[in-house]
Amino acid sequence: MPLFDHASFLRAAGRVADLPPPGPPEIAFAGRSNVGKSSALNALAGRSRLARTSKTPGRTQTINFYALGDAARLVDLPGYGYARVPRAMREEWRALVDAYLRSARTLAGVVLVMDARHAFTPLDEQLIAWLGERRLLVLLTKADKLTRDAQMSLLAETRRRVGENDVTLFSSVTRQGVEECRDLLEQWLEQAAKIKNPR
Ligand SMILES: Nc1nc2c(ncn2[C@@H]2O[C@H](COP(=O)(O)OP(=O)(O)OP(=O)(O)O)[C@@H](O)[C@H]2O)c(=O)[nH]1
Ligand SMILES: [Mg+2]
Repeated sequence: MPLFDHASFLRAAGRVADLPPPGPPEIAFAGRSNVGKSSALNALAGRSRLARTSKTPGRTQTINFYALGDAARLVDLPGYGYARVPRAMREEWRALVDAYLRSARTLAGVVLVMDARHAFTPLDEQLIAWLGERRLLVLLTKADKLTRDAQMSLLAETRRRVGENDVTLFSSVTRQGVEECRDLLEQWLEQAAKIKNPR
Protein backbone atom coordinates (compact mmCIF):
# COMPACT_ATOMS: atom_id res chain seq x y z
CA MET A 1 0.00 0.00 0.00
CA PRO A 2 1.20 3.51 -0.84
CA LEU A 3 1.60 4.86 2.70
CA PHE A 4 4.47 2.51 3.56
CA ASP A 5 6.19 3.12 0.24
CA HIS A 6 7.17 6.64 1.22
CA ALA A 7 9.25 6.11 4.32
CA SER A 8 12.19 8.38 4.98
CA PHE A 9 14.45 8.99 7.95
CA LEU A 10 13.33 11.98 10.01
CA ARG A 11 15.36 12.19 13.21
CA ALA A 12 17.29 10.26 15.87
CA ALA A 13 16.64 11.38 19.43
CA GLY A 14 19.13 10.39 22.12
CA ARG A 15 17.80 12.84 24.69
CA VAL A 16 14.36 14.10 25.62
CA ALA A 17 15.23 17.54 24.21
CA ASP A 18 15.84 15.95 20.79
CA LEU A 19 12.33 14.47 20.45
CA PRO A 20 10.66 16.04 17.42
CA PRO A 21 7.57 18.15 18.07
CA PRO A 22 4.30 16.23 17.74
CA GLY A 23 3.12 15.81 14.17
CA PRO A 24 0.99 13.20 12.41
CA PRO A 25 -0.07 9.94 14.12
CA GLU A 26 2.80 7.64 15.08
CA ILE A 27 3.28 3.90 15.47
CA ALA A 28 6.06 2.85 17.83
CA PHE A 29 8.02 -0.40 17.62
CA ALA A 30 9.00 -1.78 21.02
CA GLY A 31 10.54 -5.01 22.22
CA ARG A 32 13.56 -6.67 23.68
CA SER A 33 16.97 -6.00 22.28
CA ASN A 34 17.83 -7.95 19.10
CA VAL A 35 14.32 -9.34 18.53
CA GLY A 36 14.11 -7.77 15.08
CA LYS A 37 12.33 -4.43 15.54
CA SER A 38 14.44 -2.49 13.04
CA SER A 39 14.24 -5.38 10.56
CA ALA A 40 10.45 -5.46 10.89
CA LEU A 41 10.26 -1.73 10.27
CA ASN A 42 12.41 -2.14 7.16
CA ALA A 43 10.27 -5.04 5.90
CA LEU A 44 7.10 -2.98 6.33
CA ALA A 45 8.66 0.00 4.56
CA GLY A 46 9.99 -2.25 1.80
CA ARG A 47 13.48 -0.83 2.30
CA SER A 48 16.34 -3.04 3.39
CA ARG A 49 18.49 -0.38 5.00
CA LEU A 50 16.18 2.33 6.25
CA ALA A 51 16.65 1.41 9.92
CA ARG A 52 20.03 0.01 10.94
CA THR A 53 20.00 -3.61 12.02
CA SER A 54 22.72 -5.66 13.65
CA LYS A 55 23.67 -9.05 14.98
CA THR A 56 24.90 -7.24 18.10
CA PRO A 57 22.11 -6.55 20.59
CA GLY A 58 21.66 -2.93 21.55
CA ARG A 59 22.23 -1.53 18.05
CA THR A 60 19.42 1.02 18.22
CA GLN A 61 20.17 3.33 21.16
CA THR A 62 18.27 6.39 20.08
CA ILE A 63 14.57 6.77 19.32
CA ASN A 64 14.53 6.91 15.52
CA PHE A 65 11.69 8.61 13.71
CA TYR A 66 10.71 7.79 10.12
CA ALA A 67 8.18 9.81 8.16
CA LEU A 68 5.61 8.12 5.93
CA GLY A 69 5.15 11.19 3.78
CA ASP A 70 3.23 13.81 5.76
CA ALA A 71 0.60 11.34 6.92
CA ALA A 72 2.26 9.29 9.62
CA ARG A 73 5.47 8.29 11.37
CA LEU A 74 7.08 5.04 12.38
CA VAL A 75 9.15 5.18 15.54
CA ASP A 76 11.91 2.65 16.25
CA LEU A 77 12.47 2.46 20.00
CA PRO A 78 15.78 1.27 21.40
CA GLY A 79 15.85 -2.37 22.46
CA TYR A 80 14.61 -3.11 25.92
CA GLY A 81 16.47 -4.94 28.67
CA TYR A 82 19.81 -5.68 27.14
CA ALA A 83 21.66 -7.03 30.17
CA ARG A 84 25.13 -5.88 29.21
CA VAL A 85 24.13 -2.27 28.94
CA PRO A 86 25.35 -0.43 32.05
CA ARG A 87 22.69 0.37 34.60
CA ALA A 88 22.97 4.12 34.07
CA MET A 89 22.20 3.63 30.39
CA ARG A 90 19.18 1.48 31.20
CA GLU A 91 17.91 4.33 33.38
CA GLU A 92 18.44 6.71 30.49
CA TRP A 93 16.55 4.36 28.17
CA ARG A 94 13.66 4.26 30.56
CA ALA A 95 13.59 8.03 31.01
CA LEU A 96 13.77 8.65 27.27
CA VAL A 97 11.11 6.11 26.29
CA ASP A 98 8.93 7.23 29.19
CA ALA A 99 9.19 10.86 28.03
CA TYR A 100 8.32 9.72 24.52
CA LEU A 101 5.23 7.79 25.68
CA ARG A 102 4.08 10.71 27.83
CA SER A 103 4.66 13.44 25.27
CA ALA A 104 1.55 14.96 23.79
CA ARG A 105 1.72 13.22 20.45
CA THR A 106 -0.80 11.01 18.68
CA LEU A 107 0.29 7.45 19.27
CA ALA A 108 -1.92 5.28 17.07
CA GLY A 109 -0.55 2.17 18.78
CA VAL A 110 2.51 0.12 19.64
CA VAL A 111 3.90 -2.81 17.69
CA LEU A 112 5.30 -5.10 20.35
CA VAL A 113 7.90 -7.25 18.65
CA MET A 114 8.69 -10.63 20.20
CA ASP A 115 10.99 -13.37 18.98
CA ALA A 116 8.70 -16.27 18.03
CA ARG A 117 11.18 -18.70 19.55
CA HIS A 118 11.25 -16.92 22.91
CA ALA A 119 7.92 -15.14 23.30
CA PHE A 120 6.63 -13.82 26.63
CA THR A 121 9.90 -13.69 28.51
CA PRO A 122 9.65 -11.87 31.86
CA LEU A 123 11.03 -8.76 30.11
CA ASP A 124 8.21 -8.92 27.54
CA GLU A 125 5.68 -9.21 30.35
CA GLN A 126 7.19 -6.17 32.07
CA LEU A 127 7.04 -4.22 28.84
CA ILE A 128 3.38 -5.18 28.26
CA ALA A 129 2.53 -4.03 31.80
CA TRP A 130 4.48 -0.82 31.33
CA LEU A 131 2.75 0.00 28.03
CA GLY A 132 -0.53 -0.16 29.92
CA GLU A 133 -3.73 0.32 27.97
CA ARG A 134 -2.17 1.28 24.67
CA ARG A 135 -3.35 -0.50 21.58
CA LEU A 136 -0.94 -3.31 20.71
CA LEU A 137 -0.05 -5.39 17.72
CA VAL A 138 1.97 -8.35 18.92
CA LEU A 139 4.38 -9.20 16.13
CA LEU A 140 5.80 -12.70 16.47
CA THR A 141 8.86 -12.26 14.32
CA LYS A 142 11.56 -14.67 13.12
CA ALA A 143 8.62 -17.01 12.42
CA ASP A 144 10.83 -18.49 9.68
CA LYS A 145 12.65 -20.28 12.50
CA LEU A 146 9.53 -22.24 13.50
CA THR A 147 7.72 -25.11 11.83
CA ARG A 148 4.20 -24.49 10.60
CA ASP A 149 2.76 -26.44 13.53
CA ALA A 150 4.81 -24.51 16.07
CA GLN A 151 3.70 -21.25 14.44
CA MET A 152 0.03 -22.22 14.73
CA SER A 153 0.23 -23.20 18.39
CA LEU A 154 2.18 -20.03 19.23
CA LEU A 155 -0.43 -17.93 17.44
CA ALA A 156 -3.28 -19.55 19.37
CA GLU A 157 -1.45 -19.24 22.69
CA THR A 158 -0.56 -15.59 22.03
CA ARG A 159 -4.15 -14.75 21.12
CA ARG A 160 -5.26 -16.22 24.42
CA ARG A 161 -2.74 -14.16 26.33
CA VAL A 162 -3.22 -10.76 24.74
CA GLY A 163 -7.02 -10.74 24.54
CA GLU A 164 -8.37 -7.84 22.50
CA ASN A 165 -5.05 -6.99 20.90
CA ASP A 166 -3.92 -7.95 17.42
CA VAL A 167 -1.38 -10.69 16.78
CA THR A 168 0.54 -11.64 13.63
CA LEU A 169 3.21 -14.11 12.72
CA PHE A 170 5.97 -12.27 10.91
CA SER A 171 9.30 -12.76 9.20
CA SER A 172 11.53 -10.05 7.85
CA VAL A 173 13.34 -12.77 5.89
CA THR A 174 10.42 -14.46 4.09
CA ARG A 175 8.13 -11.39 4.36
CA GLN A 176 5.45 -13.56 5.98
CA GLY A 177 2.87 -11.27 7.60
CA VAL A 178 4.08 -8.07 5.93
CA GLU A 179 0.90 -7.34 3.96
CA GLU A 180 -1.35 -8.25 6.89
CA CYS A 181 0.58 -5.86 9.14
CA ARG A 182 0.59 -3.03 6.66
CA ASP A 183 -3.18 -3.30 6.28
CA LEU A 184 -3.75 -3.32 10.00
CA LEU A 185 -1.38 -0.43 10.75
CA GLU A 186 -2.97 1.63 8.00
CA GLN A 187 -6.32 1.12 9.69
CA TRP A 188 -4.84 2.30 13.00
CA LEU A 189 -3.40 5.39 11.35
CA GLU A 190 -6.66 6.22 9.61
CA GLN A 191 -8.59 5.89 12.86
CA ALA A 192 -6.04 8.00 14.74
CA ALA A 193 -6.16 10.72 12.06
CA LYS A 194 -9.97 10.81 12.29
CA ILE A 195 -9.88 11.21 16.05
CA LYS A 196 -7.32 13.99 15.63
CA ASN A 197 -9.19 15.85 12.89
CA PRO A 198 -12.91 15.14 13.38
CA ARG A 199 -15.13 16.49 10.64
N1 LIG B 1 15.75 -15.37 10.70
C1 LIG B 1 15.39 -14.13 10.95
N2 LIG B 1 16.28 -13.23 11.44
C2 LIG B 1 15.85 -11.98 11.70
C3 LIG B 1 14.51 -11.56 11.46
N3 LIG B 1 14.39 -10.27 11.84
C4 LIG B 1 15.62 -9.89 12.29
N4 LIG B 1 16.50 -10.91 12.21
C5 LIG B 1 17.93 -10.85 12.62
O1 LIG B 1 17.98 -10.55 14.02
C6 LIG B 1 19.09 -9.68 14.32
C7 LIG B 1 18.58 -8.43 15.04
O2 LIG B 1 17.75 -7.68 14.17
P1 LIG B 1 17.44 -6.11 14.42
O3 LIG B 1 16.34 -5.76 13.49
O4 LIG B 1 18.69 -5.33 14.38
O5 LIG B 1 16.88 -6.18 15.91
P2 LIG B 1 16.41 -4.97 16.87
O6 LIG B 1 15.26 -5.47 17.67
O7 LIG B 1 16.20 -3.73 16.09
O8 LIG B 1 17.69 -4.85 17.81
P3 LIG B 1 18.15 -3.59 18.75
O9 LIG B 1 18.11 -2.36 17.90
O10 LIG B 1 19.52 -4.01 19.17
O11 LIG B 1 17.19 -3.58 19.88
C8 LIG B 1 19.77 -9.40 12.98
O12 LIG B 1 20.85 -10.29 12.87
C9 LIG B 1 18.68 -9.70 11.96
O13 LIG B 1 19.20 -10.10 10.71
C10 LIG B 1 13.58 -12.53 10.93
O14 LIG B 1 12.39 -12.29 10.70
N5 LIG B 1 14.08 -13.78 10.70
MG1 LIG C 1 17.04 -1.88 16.27
